[in-house]
Amino acid sequence: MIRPYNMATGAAPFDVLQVADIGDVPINTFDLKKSVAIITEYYRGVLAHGAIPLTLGGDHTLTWPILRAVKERHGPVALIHVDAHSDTNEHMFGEAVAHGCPFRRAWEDGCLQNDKVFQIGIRGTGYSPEDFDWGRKQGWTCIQAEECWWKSLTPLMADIRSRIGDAPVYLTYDIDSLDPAFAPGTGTVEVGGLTTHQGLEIIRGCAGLNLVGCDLVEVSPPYDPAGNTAVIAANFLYEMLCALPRVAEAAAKNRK
Ligand SMILES: [Mn+2]
Repeated sequence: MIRPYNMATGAAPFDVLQVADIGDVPINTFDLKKSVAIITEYYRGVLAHGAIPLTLGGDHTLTWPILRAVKERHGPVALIHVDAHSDTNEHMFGEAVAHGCPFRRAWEDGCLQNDKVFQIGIRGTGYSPEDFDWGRKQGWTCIQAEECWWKSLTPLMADIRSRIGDAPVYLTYDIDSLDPAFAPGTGTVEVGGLTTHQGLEIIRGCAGLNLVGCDLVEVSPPYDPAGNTAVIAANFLYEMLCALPRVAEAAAKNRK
């Protein structure tokens, strides 16, 4: 059988891991708050098998219930959060459960190692300076999009890896971190975003970390009639698979 092989990194995930598509995560279509509880319960079950969940979404709210289940299994985690938005709002339209709030909720639940939280690509029109600074006040590192322009992000990732060490890490990748020139198929596009090359540098730069889960969220295929956004998302999820500990370890050995 011919299995996919990552030409750039030497990773061959299907040679090293058992990989399964376990289908859709159950939700309550009519109640986001109930969905959060259902999602946490579901990931408890997934994690009980010793699996590393890679999730495609969908509303970024889902990272909060996943992080709750991850905390029960691994304790508080380091977080690499790639996004145009900080998603640390206390409320949206008075609601605590919304796609602009998941990292505030995760912080409240003690899911995060605050000195090991990295937000990359943050930009756009916020409602207050608080949008960027709230996380910094908690000890998080917020790398705004402008700091990423015209640069390779490989050195940044080397720095992040050294600061995270062997702590368990969760990678959450909002597709709107990318410039809409690449990925228009999302609900909250922001100009001045990352390139797909930088996205690859970030994800490949996670190789060597103790990744315990990843997600790729906020993809909305109907907003991109050409379909490229979904293709990028699928490729990025594959790259995450290639960066998982055992896969990256085997790839590093192969390169020697
Ligand atoms: Mn987001």
